[in-house]
Amino acid sequence: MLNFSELYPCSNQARMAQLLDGMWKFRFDPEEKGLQEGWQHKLPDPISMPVPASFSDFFTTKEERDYCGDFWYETEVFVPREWEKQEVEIRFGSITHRAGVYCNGSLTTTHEGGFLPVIARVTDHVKFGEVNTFIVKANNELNEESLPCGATAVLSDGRKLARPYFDFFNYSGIQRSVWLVSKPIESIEDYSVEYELNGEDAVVHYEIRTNGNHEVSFELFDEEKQQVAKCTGRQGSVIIPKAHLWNVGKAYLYQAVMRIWNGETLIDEYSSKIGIRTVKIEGIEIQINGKAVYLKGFGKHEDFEVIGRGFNWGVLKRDFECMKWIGANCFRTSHYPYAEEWYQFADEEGFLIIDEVPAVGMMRSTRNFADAGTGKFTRFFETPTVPNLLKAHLQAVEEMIVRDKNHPSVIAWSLFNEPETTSEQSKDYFTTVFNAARALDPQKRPMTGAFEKNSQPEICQCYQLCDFICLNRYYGWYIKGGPELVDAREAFLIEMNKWKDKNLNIPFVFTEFGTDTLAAEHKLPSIMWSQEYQNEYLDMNFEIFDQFDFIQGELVWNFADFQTTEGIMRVNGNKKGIFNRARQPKSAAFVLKKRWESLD
Ligand code: GCB
Repeated sequence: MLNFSELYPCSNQARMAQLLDGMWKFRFDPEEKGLQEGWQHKLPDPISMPVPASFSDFFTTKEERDYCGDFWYETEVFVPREWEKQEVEIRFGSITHRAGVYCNGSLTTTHEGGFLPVIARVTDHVKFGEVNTFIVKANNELNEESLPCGATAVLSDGRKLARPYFDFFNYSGIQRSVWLVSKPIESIEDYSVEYELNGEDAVVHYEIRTNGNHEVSFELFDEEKQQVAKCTGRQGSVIIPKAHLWNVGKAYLYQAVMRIWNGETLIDEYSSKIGIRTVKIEGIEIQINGKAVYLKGFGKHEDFEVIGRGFNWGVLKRDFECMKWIGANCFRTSHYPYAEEWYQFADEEGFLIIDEVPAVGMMRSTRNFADAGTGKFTRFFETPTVPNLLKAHLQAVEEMIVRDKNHPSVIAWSLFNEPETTSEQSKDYFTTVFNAARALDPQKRPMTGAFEKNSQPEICQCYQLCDFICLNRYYGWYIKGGPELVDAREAFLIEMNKWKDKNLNIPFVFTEFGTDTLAAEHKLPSIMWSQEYQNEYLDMNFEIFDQFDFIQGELVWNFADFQTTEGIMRVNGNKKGIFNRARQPKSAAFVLKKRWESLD
């Protein structure tokens, strides 16, 4: 069990949360001399750096943009004297990829993994009624023992360079919001809810974890702020007559208010929005509230000009507007859990999320997309580093499920993207991951993973672990593209018939299919990279999807063009976006809009 609370910060009569976003101080540390020189107390000659944001795209030199190694952040915060009898925490939405957090010079926590919260208890280190210094020592190197997987090269001039085994740019930094939190010493650490539907009524089962013994209450309020249920005890069930269900595109959110009491005196309070809905796989259907839903939408990235992977409410708003306009109802958080605000907004908008752990790059032969096709195939799960990788994977799965389990928008967990899945070792590895994940989700949501083309039905050893199967397929792009589209269609059909012959009686969702398309390129007749080709490719894919009843969703790759590592496979980024990087539609957006609106 996690030894800290992942709960999103909130302010109320028992707690205070202060946002620390803004301009921080920053320094690269290529010689790794910071600790020895005492940078944990004060950064010498720092530059300024916005938080939250990736550092890379602010710079005008390649050395800085592509920086790989240690780097430091610093900020100063006044901590009020009134917080003296409280627990104080600093909470980073994420720090990519690993970090140590110092408060007034003392190390308060370390964290591995760049896409989930870093939470440091600093109560014993802060000076109340004074200005305090918070310093972060971070590192963005990639290896095969942590997620996502990659390597770190050293260039002839001594600089380190990230060599991801994936295509998205290795954006790094404090990329999500930072909060200073004060909460009672005895506090609510976690809660979970699960639902049962009974005709028009709903039963809400809840469980609250605190770090003390005092009595706990649980209340629910509807959107008119009317109390609809009240209960005491750490766990229990409440019945909501004529419950408003949270539905796809029609969200309804109740406010859950949890309190710890000492008699009449309030000790702690935490409140959060919840949505009553069920998720179930029933034969070939994905059911929300007992009704089949066909998933329409995207694989996305957290990616935008200038701020890189930095969280920004404006980008989030535009992305949701574009997704609603086009008729989408779902996205996969490829290839890592996103900032929590994405899930909060999806809860509000009635969007469905397949939440993905940062397990990407687990196939050496696709390293930097350059080795692909050269026959350099090594089994990934046979190396001595695998036990450490598994530890990191299990930790990320636990942190993700604990963090996101109460969001109604989250309908499934994706536990990997495109690993090697054909060896006995891969089967053992992922059996451990799936078993661990299944024990963690009180709502027992479906578990899945995204399989690439080598995971063919006759040799894949891991699809059996999934409640529904996600396929990433590029017939007509990486396989038999352009003039060979007709053969791509044949090859695609052959594969899909093999899956059909397995009679698995579970849903399949396409979590990737797409073509690189330059927003300004037109060609008649079409040619690969032109807008016309993207449309023809999509039409071919849709024609195949519509032939198989077990295909229950299509999440096109990608929502928008995004930045990648430089290389011969990408023209300043991955251009498979349906929208360009500025979030303006390519012509394929209109093709998708027409189809998705007609599928309603
Ligand atoms: C994939 C990967 C994704 C890439 C995509 C592509 O299979 O999962 O991260 O961006 O292909 O465009 O090649």
